[in-house]
Amino acid sequence: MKFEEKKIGILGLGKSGYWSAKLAKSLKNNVFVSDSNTNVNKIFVDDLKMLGVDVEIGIHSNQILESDLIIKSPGIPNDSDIMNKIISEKIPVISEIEFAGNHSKTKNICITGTNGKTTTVSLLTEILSKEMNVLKSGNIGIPFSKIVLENKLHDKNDFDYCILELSSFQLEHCSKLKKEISVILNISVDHMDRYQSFEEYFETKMKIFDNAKYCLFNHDDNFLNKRIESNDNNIIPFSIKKEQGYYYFDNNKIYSNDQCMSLDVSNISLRGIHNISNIIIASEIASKVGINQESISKVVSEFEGLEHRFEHFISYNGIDFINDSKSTNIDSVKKALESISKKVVLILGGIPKEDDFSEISLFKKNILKIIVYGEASHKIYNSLPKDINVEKIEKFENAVQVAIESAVKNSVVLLSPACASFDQFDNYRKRGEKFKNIVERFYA
Ligand code: UMA
Repeated sequence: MKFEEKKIGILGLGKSGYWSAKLAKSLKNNVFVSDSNTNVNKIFVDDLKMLGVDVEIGIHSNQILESDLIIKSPGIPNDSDIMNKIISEKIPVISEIEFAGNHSKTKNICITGTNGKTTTVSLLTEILSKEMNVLKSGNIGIPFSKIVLENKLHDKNDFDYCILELSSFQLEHCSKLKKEISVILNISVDHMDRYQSFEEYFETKMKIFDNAKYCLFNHDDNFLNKRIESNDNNIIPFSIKKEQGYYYFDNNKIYSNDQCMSLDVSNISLRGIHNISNIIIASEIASKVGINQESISKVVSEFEGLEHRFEHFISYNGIDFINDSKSTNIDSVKKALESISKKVVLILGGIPKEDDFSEISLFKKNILKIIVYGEASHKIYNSLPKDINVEKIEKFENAVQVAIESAVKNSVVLLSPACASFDQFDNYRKRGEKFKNIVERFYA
């Protein structure tokens, strides 16, 4: 479909809606934006109105049904009232990512997975940018439309790659985006408020392989390994084990098959077994696009890791404090616990996405105590066996306080909540910052 002089309707005026409206307008379309909330960013509204974009807020009227094409923001579910009307009117819908991709000539490297996307995209960007001109975008917080508009990827193209972090939401209505390399890092239960089944969530993630030259998947993930057939041509497994892929992990070191890379993981900041897998896939991709081993090793060694993701931020009195506030599902807590050999005081809680937390008891040998807080506290408490020391505390601040007091020398206090943060915080970042503040104040 050509995207000029069309009536383009944009659903949602968050970051994706704002930047796709600006991109659509710059391409000389007739643009209408609709957001059902009155509390939207005023700067977005004023700027778009100045550009001549028609904006409606607080309602989805039927005006959007006059569009030739609709660009849907990722946060809007497909079964909302307005989407039902759009579907019954048979108006074509695309995602913001697909719209932006249609106006970019840059090669895309696309990464999805339930956990680890942002770390992998950030590490890969660091590695590639030492020798190439690359951009990162997508779910990481930078809309692809912004990147396309600001870097004029549609008319001047001096970028080698755009590295896109894609959520399952962004993979919906996104069947034509061209990808040089696509990766699925892992899959576990998440976003079950949006999908009717885990199968539907998996099928949505699999869309990342559509129109991709090379598709890589994590062979160590039991579900992916069972469901994805690898072949020698373009569906390729990666693994931390020697049998699959070019890089592997053995005896605390990451090696390349030619032995040119031998990286002792005790000397790198990025901690945790899940991060070894993320380093291996970032290295596989970097090597595939021509970066040499020495350069890859150097960047991996220097990479500091990201805040709120298994972040070992301080130790006091022989107690290590790890802020893993971004861990919002059970699988990511399991990964954190697998990565710690010391005894752990674990803080869980927030808004639950799952009903059964009993899998955490697999780690009971290492657990000194679990503090459960917030909306999820009853659910978690009731699903954990009675032989684990679990205490229920409503307020996050008090939960952290008790966790610190329960820790002993040579143990770890781990905030890896397995739940969303919105019951007591605006987002996971605020929760992680609060955790760090409370710990620092306690020892001040
Ligand atoms: N809205 C409607 N009608 C509805 C529902 C919502 O108009 O029926 C409006 C809301 O009032 C709001 C707008 O839609 O103003 C929000 O759109 P959005 O939720 O898509 O938010 P954006 O600001 O566009 O951010 C999106 C991603 N958000 C989601 O997928 C929920 C951001 O990922 C992403 O960084 C950004 O695009 C840029 O690509 C965030 C996220 O939470 C970080 N992602 C999820 C995750 O990581 O688990 C998937």
